[in-house]
Amino acid sequence: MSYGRQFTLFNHKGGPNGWYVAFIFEELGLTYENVFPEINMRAHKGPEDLVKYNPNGRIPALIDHGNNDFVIWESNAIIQYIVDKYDKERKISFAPGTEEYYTQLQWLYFQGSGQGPYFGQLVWFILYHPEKPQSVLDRYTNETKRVLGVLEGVLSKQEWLAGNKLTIADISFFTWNEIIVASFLENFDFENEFPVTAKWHKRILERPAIKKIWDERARLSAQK
Ligand SMILES: N[C@@H](CCC(=O)N[C@@H](CS)C(=O)NCC(=O)O)C(=O)O
Repeated sequence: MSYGRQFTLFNHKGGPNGWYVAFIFEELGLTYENVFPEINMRAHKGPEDLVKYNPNGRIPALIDHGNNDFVIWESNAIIQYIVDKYDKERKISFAPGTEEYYTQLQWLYFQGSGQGPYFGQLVWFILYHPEKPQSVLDRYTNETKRVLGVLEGVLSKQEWLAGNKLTIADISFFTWNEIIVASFLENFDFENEFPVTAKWHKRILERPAIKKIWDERARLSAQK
């Protein structure tokens, strides 16, 4: 694995979480190889080779060949590791110990506990769950919109989530927002319902590094 690149990233062509790790690599000009283990979403079980690196059997997981093959998993722990170690110019992060660093961390926790699980469960019930209980669909739809409302309230007062620049905190929300807004909310008009969040989302997508990786995901997930 790695083919001369610094990192091996266990990723999923269609899933959201691995791609925002790829965004960070692209933003920082770091080299990596994507590996796509066969993940069976319905069985909810990772393949053996993935479990070797991530006991939770999910993607993303990362190997840093430039650091003695150090292994780390959980998307937000991964991106925190990458910027703490390799974003020395603080292009998309704040330095450990600063107040902005903790604000950045706060948003990463909120992404991992507030956005990811609720958006993920909404997709699970729409795509994979055999029954479609309306009360459950309502619960996750309402929570998804509530989370978007939290972002809307904060972004109405500031341009970025942490400090005065785009950071990993903003980037961490992008993939789930894009997937949910594009396909999983009925009769939903992002620009109308959450105008400030929609503009922030667009500003992130307009960054060349993000656009490049997002296009690559579209190309790969369209392959059979
Ligand atoms: N909290 C985890 C979530 C990881 C996760 O759920 N990954 C999905 C793909 S984006 C997965 O591996 N799913 C496989 C399964 O559900 O069996 C993280 O952020 O890394």
